[in-house]
Amino acid sequence: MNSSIPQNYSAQIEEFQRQGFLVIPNALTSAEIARLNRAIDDDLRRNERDWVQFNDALTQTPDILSRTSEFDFAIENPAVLNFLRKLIGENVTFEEFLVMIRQPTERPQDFKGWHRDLIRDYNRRMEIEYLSVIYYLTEVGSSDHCFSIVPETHARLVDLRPEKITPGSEVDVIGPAGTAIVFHGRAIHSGKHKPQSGTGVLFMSHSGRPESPAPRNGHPFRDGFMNAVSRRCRHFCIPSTT
Ligand SMILES: O=C(O)CCC(=O)C(=O)O
Repeated sequence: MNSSIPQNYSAQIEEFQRQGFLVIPNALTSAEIARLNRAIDDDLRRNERDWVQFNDALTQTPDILSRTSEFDFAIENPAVLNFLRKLIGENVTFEEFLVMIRQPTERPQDFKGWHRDLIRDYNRRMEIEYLSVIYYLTEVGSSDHCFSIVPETHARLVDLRPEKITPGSEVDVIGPAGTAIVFHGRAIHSGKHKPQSGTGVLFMSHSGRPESPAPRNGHPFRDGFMNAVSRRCRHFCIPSTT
């Protein structure tokens, strides 16, 4: 693995705790990126009905892990997992996994807008403890759809409401395919549309501590799906149901 993150992680942990996110460059090799893109193309061809087209800008599947084990190595990727373990402890609970395809669009804004993950109720924002990881599987330049995040909104600026975000306070993450972004689910973020964007492919997973409440997101596949994933992935517990 060719991540440039050193092993003691103290500077990265400090940065994550202050900013609410950390960019990990080169978290996947080019061979791994090609393998994952192939797995996505195969799944789109064979299982088109398992992909949801939300609008012209977003096609997504929430359960590709139940149809292929091709992503397992990425879930257990040491470049990210070692950092997560230093951050939250050895027992990392795996919660969710989405693959998204982002198409160029004239829509000014992603339909989710600025948001915190998991719980949209502003008054319950302190219940959000889980961490999200996004991997870019395509190059994201300044004119491409990108992940955008408002620093410190998980902690120092936690009282900021998503509808009060002012332009310029966000950080747009650009980077080559293989870039990983770990962020606190409580930090306000959004996918940022760009009309001239190339097609973007990314995947997103959510993890937490076993004692944290599991997200109640109503995915019908949840229990069987999670058991299958945790059988295949050695490093993850299934989500807590308490
Ligand atoms: O599209 C993206 O870049 C990020 C999507 C996102 O933030 C989300 O689905 O919560």
